[in-house]
Amino acid sequence: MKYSLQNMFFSLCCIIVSACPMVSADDGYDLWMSYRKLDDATRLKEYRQALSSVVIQGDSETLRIIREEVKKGLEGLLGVDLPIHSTLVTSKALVIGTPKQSQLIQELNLSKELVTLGHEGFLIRSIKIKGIPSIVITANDDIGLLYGSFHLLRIMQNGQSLADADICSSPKIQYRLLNHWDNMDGSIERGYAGKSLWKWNELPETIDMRYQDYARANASLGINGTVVNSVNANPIILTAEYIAKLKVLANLFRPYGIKLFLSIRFSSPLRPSSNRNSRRGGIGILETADPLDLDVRRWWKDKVKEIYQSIPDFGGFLVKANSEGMPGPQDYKRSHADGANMLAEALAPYGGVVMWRAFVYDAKVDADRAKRAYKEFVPLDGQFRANVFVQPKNGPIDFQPREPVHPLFGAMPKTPLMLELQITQEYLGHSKHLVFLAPMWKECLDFDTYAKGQDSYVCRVVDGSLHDYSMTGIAGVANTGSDRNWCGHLFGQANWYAFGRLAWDHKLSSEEIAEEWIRMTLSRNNDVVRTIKSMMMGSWEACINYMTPLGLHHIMQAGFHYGPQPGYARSSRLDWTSVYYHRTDSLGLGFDRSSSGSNATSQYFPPWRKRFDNIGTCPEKYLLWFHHVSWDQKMESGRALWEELCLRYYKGVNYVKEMRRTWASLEKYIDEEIYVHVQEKLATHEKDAMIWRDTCLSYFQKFSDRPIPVFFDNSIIE
Ligand code: GCV
Repeated sequence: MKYSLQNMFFSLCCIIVSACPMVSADDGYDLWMSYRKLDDATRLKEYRQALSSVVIQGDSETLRIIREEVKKGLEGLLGVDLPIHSTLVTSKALVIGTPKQSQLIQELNLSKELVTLGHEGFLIRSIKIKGIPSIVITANDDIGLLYGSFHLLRIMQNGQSLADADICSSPKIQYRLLNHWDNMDGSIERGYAGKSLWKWNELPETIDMRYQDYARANASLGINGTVVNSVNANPIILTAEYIAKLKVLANLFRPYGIKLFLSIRFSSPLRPSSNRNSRRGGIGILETADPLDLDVRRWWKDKVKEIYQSIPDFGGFLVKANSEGMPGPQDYKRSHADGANMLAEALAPYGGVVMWRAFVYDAKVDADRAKRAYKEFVPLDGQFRANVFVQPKNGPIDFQPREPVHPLFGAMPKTPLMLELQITQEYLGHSKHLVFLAPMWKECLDFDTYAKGQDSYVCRVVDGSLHDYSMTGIAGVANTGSDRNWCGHLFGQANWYAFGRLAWDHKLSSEEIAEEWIRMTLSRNNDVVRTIKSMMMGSWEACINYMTPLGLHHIMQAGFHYGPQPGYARSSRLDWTSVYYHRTDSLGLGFDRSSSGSNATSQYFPPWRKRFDNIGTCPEKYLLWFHHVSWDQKMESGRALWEELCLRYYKGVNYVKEMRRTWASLEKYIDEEIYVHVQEKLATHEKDAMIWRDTCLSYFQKFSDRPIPVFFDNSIIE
């Protein structure tokens, strides 16, 4: 852990010398787009000179949005009035347009560069137009101009020079989606920021202002699709009444480059179920939802046609099937491929896709939950239609604080895999804990699967370059809600931001992303930025330490998934209990997934298969995931497992205490409302992290029968 008391003192001394106190009120609604006036006089002068006029050529809904955004952004950042022109004036200008709609851009002859940018990419270049030094934003399509405009504003918010600007950027992944787990009654499954954004009872007549602000925020990151309802889908979403409501949302999202997608219930063609609580009923009149039944196929084709009549650019369906009580093709003895292909066939004529989730864990498939999805899906590789994604979560269990990568990545070369990440912090402290998730996602994306030898990174599976996938996608389970600040915790915004930025460019580092977000949201003071970034960067590892260190997993409160409940042993399913996962006994701790246990290690490619399998070579961060380890096993530090475990729990809590102290020292430099909000969150965070530590250690101690080392209590542990 790099974040230490010494660093902190150093940073704070710098802050005291150089920072100007902050005065304003911010409720977090504006996210990373508050466009506060720049205070670096040199940059301000440079920008004001370089952008003394703005020319935007062309006409469309997206261009109207660009005009508004650029005006708002530049006027905020530069503190000047900036009229937008449609022809070149004689001063230095920002010129925005596509060659199709802008004469000025056409004359620049940038076709060679534009060819590489595709539909969404953009070019920002410092260039002379008719002898006048200008900054140009161009693209093949208007949506590229919008992304380019947001990028320019980001560069300026980060105080980077525009003097020699020459930026070519296009997304590495084609489908970049938010998945909302929003229910039709306004609640959100695993949502911790209020109610759903979608006010179904008001739509289609009343349009909440937030729909547009939501679209704008996503477009600022390049997120280009949204699945608006939960994967535990209610079939009413497919009724004519709801399609009319969805049409309004789709129309609103369209100019922001965002396509609307739906989660569907596989049994939708069935009659409504008599049991209201069942996840199995439908909205149709059929007696079966068998994917090979001709009437069922016709039902889906008709439904898809009806949707496209209202929403011509509808994106497609996300499906949770034969998982956690949701119906699916296996109810009719058909395969996941049969189910997905039936929907894909209906969507194909319109360009829609199916995202078929791999989150399945039928206990009949294998005694070890971690092995089940792989065993079900790998044999189906090559059987899916071209417009089907299979969508696995990052790890094989369920969004735990840390999991090894899902073994499906690399193992389905013929099936595009869409990576599902979770932005909402279901298992990482809800909206109460400050946990920056970019390092977790980077650990997954940068993991080398070795599927085709060295350099077979997960990011290369996801961006399609490893297996030459014909389509590519990434999804993030949203953390947004009706709370004024969108995400419940102000720092939750950083995770929404990080997801979007990584979806566009997975090569960005967590540090870069954190720094951008801080400068755009909280402060541009270098020392404040460094201090907050340092806090954020270690926050995930700290959370792992006070919750589930060394590869522990799924020991949280049953159902609620917030606090600890390592002793949870009784449930309708063994794999919903905690004891199933930690397997503590008097000898040691951990789930033996090695070849002498469940043999889940065999699902990974060599050399991981061997490395994970051997207790001596398995990375410590996954040790208790793959092995049942003796309490006295010597760890890398030289300590015994028991002592190391105690140390990790204390270390995690101490980090949170340190974050709280650090935040307190920033009071003068952060907007008051935000300061108080985060301060209160950190107080809860610290209290609950201590509960995690104390509950888990006293539980495990009953088995280890060893003392908890006392010297840890009041010390800062590096
Ligand atoms: C949407 C976990 C969560 C469920 C979620 C499920 C899924 O089990 O606890 O709330 O359901 O994952 O991803 O389908």
